[in-house]
Amino acid sequence: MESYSYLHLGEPEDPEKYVVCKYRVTTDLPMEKAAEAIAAEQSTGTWTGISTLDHTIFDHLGARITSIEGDIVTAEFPAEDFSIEVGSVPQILSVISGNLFGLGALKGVRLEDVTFPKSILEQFKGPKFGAQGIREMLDRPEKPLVGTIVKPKIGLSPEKTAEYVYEAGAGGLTNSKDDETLVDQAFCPIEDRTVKVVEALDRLESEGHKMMHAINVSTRGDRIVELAEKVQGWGAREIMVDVITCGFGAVQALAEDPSIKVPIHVHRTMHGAFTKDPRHGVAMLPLTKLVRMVGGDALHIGTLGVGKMTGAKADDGNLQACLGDDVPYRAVMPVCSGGVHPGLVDEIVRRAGKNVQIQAGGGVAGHPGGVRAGAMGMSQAVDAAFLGIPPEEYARDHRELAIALETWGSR
Ligand code: CAP
Ligand code: MG
Repeated sequence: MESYSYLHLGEPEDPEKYVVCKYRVTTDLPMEKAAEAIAAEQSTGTWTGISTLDHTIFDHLGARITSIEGDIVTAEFPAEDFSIEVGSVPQILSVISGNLFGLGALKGVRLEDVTFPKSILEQFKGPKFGAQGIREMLDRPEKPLVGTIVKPKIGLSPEKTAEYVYEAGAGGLTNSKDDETLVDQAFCPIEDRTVKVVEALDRLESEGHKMMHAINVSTRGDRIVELAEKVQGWGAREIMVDVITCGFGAVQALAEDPSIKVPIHVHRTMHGAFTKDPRHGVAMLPLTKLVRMVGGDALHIGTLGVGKMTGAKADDGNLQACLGDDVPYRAVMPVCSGGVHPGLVDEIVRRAGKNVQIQAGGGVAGHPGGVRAGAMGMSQAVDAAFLGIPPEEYARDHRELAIALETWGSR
């Protein structure tokens, strides 16, 4: 049986014709062998030589291993390996992050990054609103957006949810959202919740404060656009989707459907199942790139190493992947969330910059003065960071921030 080499070490990468992936590989095999196993399994090969090769096609389709540096393997997949069906993330994912994770030859393998050629990027439309569109809707051109997640996660009635949103807005927050596990439970039906939350937002607007609340429409694939249309019809001005549990296709369906005219806040619950292990799985970066491609308008990227969740560090590329101008799409609003409280805001802004949405659930609802005071504490912390004033100094004239700092400390 003929053997075929996927090794093209030292040959230049060609990001115009190939999808370029960086894998972190842990193996007892020589690295070349492990890299070839990945290239073969994910493109034209299998575990043994085979008799069914059609060289006129086959020779163009093999993945190329162009570099091995330490434990990082660069593999290029020819653009022809990908479906001619426009914008097919499932097929892309099964090439760049499919069977390889189960290969016995590898102790661990992690997809760290992916770069797509123009021919594939052009198949996607990106966000309809993005960071800029959300800022315009809120009349907030420069300051970081400041939000909350209604807490408790589950267990509030529609009335109580709306009351929370009103109090949060009265305390100065620009954004709020349903939590990822709340969609349409009997204790808080989505129609009633949406209608009451919209009333609260309208009341805030009539009092001179603009605020958005993302209603979670995460549901089965065949119903998600219909549910989003309903929620929009009940007055919602932003929706939320859990991208991992619903799939990239769900975000894409919502973003590309002409009837959906509101921004999409993208949550990433369950990502920790494959992003957390530094030696195995998929890093957040490729997922962030895909969310931007399929049209998410705002996306959780973690708290850059300061909050309750493990994950994003300041230099993990996710901010750049949301905001950078190296792709032909609007920027995505990066959302820093997870264990945030006013004492962390200064450091988050230092790491993330000002084009960011910072949000706190416990860090608002847990304030000793209640939700409005908690919202004021967060807003004051964001104002201080925006103005470049240390939070302790700003807290001298801002009581709610002072109480938050006493309660939770600062970094
Ligand atoms: C934050 C949050 C978010 C996490 C997700 C939560 O609440 O609502 O889901 O931020 O984090 O339930 O934990 P708190 P990540 O502000 O009360 O922590 O995107 O990093 O997975
Ligand atoms: Mg949550």
